[in-house]
Amino acid sequence: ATHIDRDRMRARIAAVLERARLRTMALTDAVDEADLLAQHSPLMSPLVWDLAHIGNQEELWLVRDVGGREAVRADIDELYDAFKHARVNRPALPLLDPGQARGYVGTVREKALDVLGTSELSGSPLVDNGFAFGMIAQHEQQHDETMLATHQLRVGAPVLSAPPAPGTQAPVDGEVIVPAGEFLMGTSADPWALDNERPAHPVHVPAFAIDIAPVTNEQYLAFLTDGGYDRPELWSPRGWAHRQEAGLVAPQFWEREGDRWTRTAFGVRAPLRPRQPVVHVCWFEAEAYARWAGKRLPTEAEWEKAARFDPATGATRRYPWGADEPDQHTANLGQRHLEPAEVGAYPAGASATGVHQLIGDVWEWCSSGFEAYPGFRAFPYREYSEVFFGGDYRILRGGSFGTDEVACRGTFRNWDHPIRRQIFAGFRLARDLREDER
Ligand code: AVJ
Ligand code: FE
Repeated sequence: ATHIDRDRMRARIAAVLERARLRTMALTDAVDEADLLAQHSPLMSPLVWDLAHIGNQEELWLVRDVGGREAVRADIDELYDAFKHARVNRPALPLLDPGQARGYVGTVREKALDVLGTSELSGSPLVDNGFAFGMIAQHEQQHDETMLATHQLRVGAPVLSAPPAPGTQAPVDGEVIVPAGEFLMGTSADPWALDNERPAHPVHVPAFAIDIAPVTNEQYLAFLTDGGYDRPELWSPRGWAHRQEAGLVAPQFWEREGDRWTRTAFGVRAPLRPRQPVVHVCWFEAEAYARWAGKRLPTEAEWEKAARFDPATGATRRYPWGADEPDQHTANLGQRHLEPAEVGAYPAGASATGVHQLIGDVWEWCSSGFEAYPGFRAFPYREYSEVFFGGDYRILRGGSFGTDEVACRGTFRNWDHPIRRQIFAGFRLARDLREDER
């Protein structure tokens, strides 16, 4: 790369790291020290753990590995290794206190920026095209979304606010048919794509129909009032057992108030917005809804084909709408709004096949488990993806209002246990074609 290319790349990396840090600070400065140290749910770390863990990963990869610099704090790696301590046990660890954690992430960032200033950004797979920096920016933003979920679980006076998400601009009823055929799934070219998105590989997908929009609160409420939670025949055996054991009666954070339903988001209780995608449902609830509706969840390959494949050219796009970075006209990302937008709010973000809101708003549960693509190679560490392959996970695609654009693209893969619902997850439906539709 020329000097100019390299300077441009450095400026872009610095801006992406800065955006992540502003978000991290907004999420951690919003609450007092007691709140930062508290465990708001056994499913989540104290916010102060996420904060120092963000700094520790940045130290490990950028300061020590890429930079070859001395450790800032060699003594705390173990505390902030996600594999050493389950989330439930993290509050009891001798963690850095909020002041120490803030100082630590600040020192690490100064050194990381110094490393950035001197790195050639080429010469090894870890630094080519700034990969390690992009990986660390994505890591911080992923934890920012996790911290946003912690905020959603936190009880107390509201501390976060944002303008309401936009309303419907275009009708999005019904479904589209995606024709049978091969498409190129995953990527070998995207410089900051993570290991599990690689390599690009052809996948033959039979023709299918997929809904233009995710399932809304209004539609989900119809399932609920039709006895959806009381009809075992709609649930898989495992899903029904979980529904019974966990006492599921509605999406998480929904509450009935007289004859209407409300939903609490970041400490504010409000009536449901009927045309907003349903959020905070687990995979088993999505599966039961789909059976009630006479459809099914899309496979991961179907989701990605609907999002990226352009039947007119045979090309596979980076985003549903093309190659341009997401903006406020194409997708609800980046915690700009603290809720999903109504369906049909982003006509400019539709895919070549006419499917809306695949990126942003809510993560979408797919039927598939988390598996390696053919030709997968763990990079740069097995614990990002490889150790999760074949586990009890289901794929989530597309990102949510809480996801930053650096951690979201047509190939990005997320996964979680099928019982989880504190994440910002909803779903859309698909189905096989009937004989007369083929
Ligand atoms: C890809 C979102 C499942 O949060 O567990 C953060 C991302 N990996 N730190 C997670 C991640 C290491 C991961 N998910
Ligand atoms: Fe992490």
